[in-house]
Amino acid sequence: MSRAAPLRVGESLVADNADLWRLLPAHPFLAATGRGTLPAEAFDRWLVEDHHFVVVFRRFLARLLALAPDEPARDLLASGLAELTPELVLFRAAAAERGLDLDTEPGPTGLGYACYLLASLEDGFRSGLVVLYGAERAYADAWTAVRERAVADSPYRSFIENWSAPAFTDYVAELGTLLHRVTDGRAAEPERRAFRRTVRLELRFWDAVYTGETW
Ligand code: MP5
Repeated sequence: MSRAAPLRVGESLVADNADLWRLLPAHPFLAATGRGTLPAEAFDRWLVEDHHFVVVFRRFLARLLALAPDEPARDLLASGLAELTPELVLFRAAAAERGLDLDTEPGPTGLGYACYLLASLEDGFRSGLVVLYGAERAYADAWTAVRERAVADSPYRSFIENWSAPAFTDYVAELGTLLHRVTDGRAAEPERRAFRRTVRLELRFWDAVYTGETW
């Protein structure tokens, strides 16, 4: 009798967090983005907060790359790092067009999440990679769901495309392959907790920009 192959690590982490995972694409921010009904102020808040996030994310990824155990891992992380400059250019162009000041204080949730990215590196490469995979996989799955129901003339098209295009979803799949390899197919308990914490922070981040969290 044949037995089903064990789940790859990334899939088992997502399956363990199915309760949170299903909330991601259903989040009111993302649902309204797809319908094209998101209030401009909410999108503006996200733009400014996510710009802060990506600025820290780039430093996190550079430090993760420096911890990577081998050349294939470094090749993959360097490819992800290279994408962050055009992404920041996209954020800055959209902010300039919308008259937004990017040089502001991030909110407590965005700041907390960005700090956690950097703190996760204190536990080493595997821990940082789990957090990277959680953040990127959450973004890929959430924006892919938005794309599936997006109205053709959504004003947020370039952002929807950025995280739902094959170039990005293939990168996330490769991160999953790397995670499986470096963990020998099994995430340890602290790594499982780090993944769940990351998904929770993703959801809190959406809440914060949707409701306009302040200090
Ligand atoms: C990402 C992001 C994806 N931009 N913002 C949050 C809150 N989580 C994940 O990172 P990247 O670098 O834009 O692919």
